[in-house]
Amino acid sequence: MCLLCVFQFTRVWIPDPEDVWKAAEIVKDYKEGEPVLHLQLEDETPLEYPVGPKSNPLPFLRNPDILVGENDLTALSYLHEPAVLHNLKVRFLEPNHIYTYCGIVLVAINPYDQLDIYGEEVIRAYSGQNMGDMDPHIFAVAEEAYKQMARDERNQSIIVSGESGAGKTVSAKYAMRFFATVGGSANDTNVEEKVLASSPIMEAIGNAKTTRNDNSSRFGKYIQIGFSRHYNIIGANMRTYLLEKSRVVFQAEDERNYHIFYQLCASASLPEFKDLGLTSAEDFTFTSLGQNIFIEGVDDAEDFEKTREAFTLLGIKDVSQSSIFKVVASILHLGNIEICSERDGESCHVSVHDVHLQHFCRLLGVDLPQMEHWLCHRKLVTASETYVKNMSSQQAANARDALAKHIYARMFDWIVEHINNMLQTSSKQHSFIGVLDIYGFETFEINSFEQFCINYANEKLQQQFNSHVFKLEQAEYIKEQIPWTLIDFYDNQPCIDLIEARLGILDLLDEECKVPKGTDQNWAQKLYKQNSSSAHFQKPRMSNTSFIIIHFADKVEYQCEGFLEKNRDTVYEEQINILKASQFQLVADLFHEKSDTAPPAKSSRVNVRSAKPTPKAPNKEHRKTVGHQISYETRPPPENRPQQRSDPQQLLMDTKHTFPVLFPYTPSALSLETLHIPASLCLDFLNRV
Ligand SMILES: Nc1ncnc2c1ncn2[C@@H]1O[C@H](COP(=O)(O)OP(=O)(O)O)[C@@H](O)[C@H]1O
Ligand SMILES: *[C@@H]1O[C@H](CO)[C@@H](O)[C@H](O)[C@H]1NC(C)=O
Ligand SMILES: *[C@@H]1O[C@H](CO)[C@@H](O)[C@H](O)[C@H]1NC(C)=O
Ligand SMILES: *[C@@H]1O[C@H](CO)[C@@H](O)[C@H](O)[C@H]1NC(C)=O
Ligand SMILES: *[C@@H]1O[C@H](CO)[C@@H](O)[C@H](O)[C@H]1NC(C)=O
Ligand SMILES: *[C@@H]1O[C@H](CO)[C@@H](O)[C@H](O)[C@H]1NC(C)=O
Ligand SMILES: CC(=O)N[C@H]1CO[C@H](CO)[C@@H](O)[C@@H]1O
Ligand SMILES: [Mg+2]
Repeated sequence: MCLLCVFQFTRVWIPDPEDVWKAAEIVKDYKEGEPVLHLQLEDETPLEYPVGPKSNPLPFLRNPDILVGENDLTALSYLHEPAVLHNLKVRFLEPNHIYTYCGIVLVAINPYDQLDIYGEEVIRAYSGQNMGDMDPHIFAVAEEAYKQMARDERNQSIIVSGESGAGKTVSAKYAMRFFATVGGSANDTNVEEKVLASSPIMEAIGNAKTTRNDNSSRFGKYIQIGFSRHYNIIGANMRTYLLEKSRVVFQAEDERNYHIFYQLCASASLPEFKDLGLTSAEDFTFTSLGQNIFIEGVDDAEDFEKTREAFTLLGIKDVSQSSIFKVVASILHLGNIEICSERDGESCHVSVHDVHLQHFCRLLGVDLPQMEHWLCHRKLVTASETYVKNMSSQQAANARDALAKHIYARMFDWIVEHINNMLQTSSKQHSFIGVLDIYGFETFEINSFEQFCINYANEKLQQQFNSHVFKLEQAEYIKEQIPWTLIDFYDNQPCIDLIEARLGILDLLDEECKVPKGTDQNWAQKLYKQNSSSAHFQKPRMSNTSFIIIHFADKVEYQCEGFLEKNRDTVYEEQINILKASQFQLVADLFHEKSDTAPPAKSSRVNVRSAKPTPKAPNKEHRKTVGHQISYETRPPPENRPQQRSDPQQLLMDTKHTFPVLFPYTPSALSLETLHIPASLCLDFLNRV
């Protein structure tokens, strides 16, 4: 046997700039050291393919035809990028085969098409079956989680991951629907319907149109569905992470603010909303910056009815609902308040006759003259005295935007809290299944602080994945002395260090925020100075106000502009105090609660900080949590969604996102128990301090 020989008729994959990978066949035996490989493409074109020890390795081998289309990638003889792509593609081209296993991982390709594979009869068909006996399906993963919870008495978590638009939220919803159906409550409490009703609400207040996804989740969520001793659903609990607040006051071209704003504007003429003072979303700054208030195929007024029905189903009272809508409307009015610059350029004013100021104050039940004053002034406290300072119109506009974001975020938290109250159970929860739907990796034309946070979170999630599935697995094999080869997985710790280590990106950002005259520019220069230590950092050649991070999934260029402002997120105490004094209980409550634990100082800093992970040795005695499933997804080939992607390489790139490492084996069920996911994925690494 000759390891470095390949023989005639051997079939290979060669890289191709157009098709990404092209199939070819070797037409002449090749021996080590020869400079070319004689190939023939499928259309019979001959090709001399240069090979060399350094630059041009021998091409990847193709799998025998009989294996192609396997429903588990780990069954392939050769598992590499072209093999994975080809196999997924072959399956995807068959009707309804959007799912493929890769060991314990379910890979889904977004079909962007309503498939008839999610009906109740399909749920029934998967219920009680073994994962391996059925076609790969999200229901099979859900069934496996349910079974392991019931049979093995172990709490479970399903992690849905993938880039924006991959179909994570849709998958999470199907998983929840599965649990609601197979774990329907034994009596008529319909708690499972309430659990499902949380989705439209969360989508209305937390989803928005981006250029990648008309229904993009702009927050992360982890829902734990609680089960009784008889494995019926008895309640649920939801945690949310890092709502993208900046969207409330700014949207890039062709993007929208949160759906709820448009839903409410579209329903403004209903009698019960007359006093909100709303008109078309086109008339409000905060809903019109993206230049297009419509989404094709979406009727905002109709969706609003669904949102209200869901609120009602959850048991949120009409008065509370109407308060929520008042808060939503007030934010739109706040954005339209005209801040007039004074001639000196150092100060500004707002007219007491500004109709939007009037609406804002009326809707929130707050004092108008106070608001008018504190929109344009701020208090400065020094050691010896307190005095009032004018704000320039720019400062006042920034402060107003910060206030708008703050109001929205408090309302969002309030709603989550109330949904949780409504889903709470009085009876004892025996076990749970958690579903984590985190925002996917993102790269846009212009990437800012939000993308930085999202991608940082994904970097950490990826690390969890790597370390649990690979490091622990390898350790287990070594300990058990099972013979196997140590695989070389991509460790993204260096990239995480770049972001969170001492003098890393976050550290420097926090430092710059403390410097009185700190600027985004200066921060960028400091970043460049520190760069040399990391292979994951680059300064773009053409810019000195942006930086590049080489993430596990992709290279992303971030614009520094706005990072300091967003990291500081200054909300002025005087404005908050006015809201706290609202004559409406709900509004006052919104701003009181958290202030007890962390008083909003003159600048309530909301920073993304890293908590150092506390590495715990896997301890068999304390495997208290989870066996778990992981579902990873890719996007479809571009022809399925022409307006979204035009780059034929996209599927390749996407599988790079999804397959940064490959599985040469299927991990045993046993070793999966070492995955303590809920604890680590309470995403403690993203703390707000
Ligand atoms: N299984 C599926 N079947 C049909 N369409 C899907 C499926 N998954 C996703 N989609 C489509 O893709 C869009 C984006 O999916 P979504 O779950 O919102 O992505 P993500 O949460 O990953 O950003 C959905 O609005 C839907 O139109
Ligand atoms: C119905 O379920 C709820 C929650 O599990 C429980 O508190 C209640 O006692 C049940 N009622 C009946 C009639 O079984
Ligand atoms: C987004 O989700 C909501 C709630 O499920 C749905 O009503 C709406 O049609 C979706 N929008 C798009 C653009 O898919
Ligand atoms: C603040 O602005 C007002 C109106 O422009 C001006 O009269 C006043 O002198 C300013 N105060 C300070 C401290 O600059
Ligand atoms: C599962 O979680 C519940 C809390 O929901 C807890 O009481 C129970 O002990 C956990 N079970 C295991 C096996 O860890
Ligand atoms: C950044 O680049 C611009 C031109 O691209 C230049 O005018 C400016 O001086 C540079 N700033 C620094 C701090 O290097
Ligand atoms: C690793 C790396 O990116 N190093 C760069 C750091 O910045 C200096 C000066 O801009 C470059 O010369 C290095 O190549
Ligand atoms: Mg989503």
